[in-house]
Amino acid sequence: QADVVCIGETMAVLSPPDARPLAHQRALELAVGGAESNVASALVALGHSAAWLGRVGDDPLGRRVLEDLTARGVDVSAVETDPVRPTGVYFKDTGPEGTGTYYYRQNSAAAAMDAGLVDLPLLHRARALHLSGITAALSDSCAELVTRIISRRAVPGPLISFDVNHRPALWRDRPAGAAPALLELARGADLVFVGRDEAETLWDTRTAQEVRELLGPGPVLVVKDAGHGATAYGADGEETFVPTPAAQVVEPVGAGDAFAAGYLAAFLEGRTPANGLRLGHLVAAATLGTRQDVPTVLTRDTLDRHLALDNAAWS
Ligand code: KDG
Repeated sequence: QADVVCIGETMAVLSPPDARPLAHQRALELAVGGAESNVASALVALGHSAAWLGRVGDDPLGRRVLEDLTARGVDVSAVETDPVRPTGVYFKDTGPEGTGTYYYRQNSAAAAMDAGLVDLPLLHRARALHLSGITAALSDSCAELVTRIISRRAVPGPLISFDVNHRPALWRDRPAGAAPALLELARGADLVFVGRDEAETLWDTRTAQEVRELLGPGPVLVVKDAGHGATAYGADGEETFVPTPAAQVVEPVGAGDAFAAGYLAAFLEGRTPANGLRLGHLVAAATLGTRQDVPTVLTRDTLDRHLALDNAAWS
């Protein structure tokens, strides 16, 4: 049984092998990515057991998703295969403003996820469920699934972790709009991750403190401010800030998921918020340094040494 079940869509990812733009490429690299399964993969790399729950198509890309996640040690035993709908795909493009993402996922197998999934025993036995705002934007039935789990607590017991993950491209044809929907979900979760700039775009909040006030005292909240640092607000209202350590940035996709996995791992291990934020930063740095969406080798010994540093030696 997995400690953490991460629920969402996982896609085939096609990326340019070098810095030239997508439109000028002749061959692309094929990999596998999706916010929630990225979290599951990093949790496993950190020594936790994690499952990914989603749907794939009955096609070679769906098989590739299952193979890659299995190879990473993620439990995919509850994943459904859709006989008709395809596995979603996304492309990365390298441009002057960083990495762009282009989705080909409308009517994908994962977009047909629905609230029936809440009955799966895998979910009820987990210590934590991790979801993101991406799923809320995929389809009506996906939105219903996320609302049932987070706002209506259809799976009582596990801690509910939620990464806001605002993806504007997915909300364009969602009538409710991202801001109220994502706010309601964030307010209903137990542990929330959001970027400071992401919150500003959505809710017009300027500071981590303003996000905290908007969400209220319910959830433990982590506000990430990219190159600056991250702030955690505990259930008791205690505020902890940890600066971002210097890191080489090759490609940022997946760094937020890595951060969430690091924080969640520390949380499940009963560590302090400061250590949660440090582990988040370290796993994020490991992802920033690679073109892949998941961190490469993480050794717990090295990470634990960083957690043991005193504040002056950190960053
Ligand atoms: O956080 C990284 C994700 O954005 C990437 O893996 C693709 O899941 C993805 C999405 O929906 O944007």
